[in-house]
Amino acid sequence: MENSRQGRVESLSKSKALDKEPLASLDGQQIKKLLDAWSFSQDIRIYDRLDSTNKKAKDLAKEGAIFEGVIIADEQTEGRGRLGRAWLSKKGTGIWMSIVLRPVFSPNHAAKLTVISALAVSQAVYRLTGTRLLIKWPNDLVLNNKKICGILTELRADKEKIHYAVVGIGINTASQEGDFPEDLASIASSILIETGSLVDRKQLIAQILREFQDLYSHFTKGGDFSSHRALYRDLSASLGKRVRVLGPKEEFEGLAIDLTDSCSLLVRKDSGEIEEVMAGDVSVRGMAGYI
Ligand code: BTX
Repeated sequence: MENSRQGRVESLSKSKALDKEPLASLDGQQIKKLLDAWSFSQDIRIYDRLDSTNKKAKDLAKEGAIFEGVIIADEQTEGRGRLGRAWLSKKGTGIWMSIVLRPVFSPNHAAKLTVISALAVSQAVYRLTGTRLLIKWPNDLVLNNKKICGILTELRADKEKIHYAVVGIGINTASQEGDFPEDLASIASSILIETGSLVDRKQLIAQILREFQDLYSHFTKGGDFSSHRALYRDLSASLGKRVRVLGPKEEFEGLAIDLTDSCSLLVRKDSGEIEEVMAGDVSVRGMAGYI
């Protein structure tokens, strides 16, 4: 499970999955060839540059120009994180993609999309490189305590129905040390920096879509989320750690003890009181650094 030295050795030995041309431009046909007939990944649109793949995906979904599909860009000029934060997305250094979905489940389950995506990314990276990315609740994937991937799930929904959902996934695959500005250098990293491996972005995208489809249809068809929750617990970088929860109204510290079925984090305060923290508008910081 641990992602450091052992992971590095494993990943370097799996040279078949590695790509010596990390900055080669992405090609939708090649990605489709790597996939079988997955419903939402039949419509894959790849752009050299976009302001934000989530923005493009939302615009296309709103106009009805895309039903379900995947939007990918080689570069984003205005990549976005949660709460309006910026997401650095330099050309050719990572995967910047958004999945458009029309889930039939209630908006109450929307947080599951972020968890499903995080599991899909972690599984896919593991299958290609042998390295485990762990999940920092609610929407980051980390390796050696550094942020490698962020997920931004956005919805257009009313009380009962999701009209569409856009799941944005940003993964630093090939960024090098100098690519991160000073304020990110201590918290952000890439698969290349941490493992020495140049992962083939086309293969990784295809693998993420495969894993996503499996996890998504397992939930949408059978309604079962228990296996996702179990996997999440195994891959969590947050559970068992002391955290500081920064909400809009209050800040508190405690021990992260579990993930609920609706994907909230349960935090036991020092008073013994258990607080259920929903992902919406909180930040969670580890007490000993970023995680
Ligand atoms: P977040 O709000 O959890 O994280 C944003 C924070 O992460 C920033 O404030 C900054 O500190 C840090 N950060 C910014 N860029 C990077 C980076 N490249 N690597 C590591 N840390 C970084 C996380 O939000 C959700 C990010 C989703 C990004 C995808 S990319 C495709 C799609 N399109 C789009 O505009 N956003 C999503």
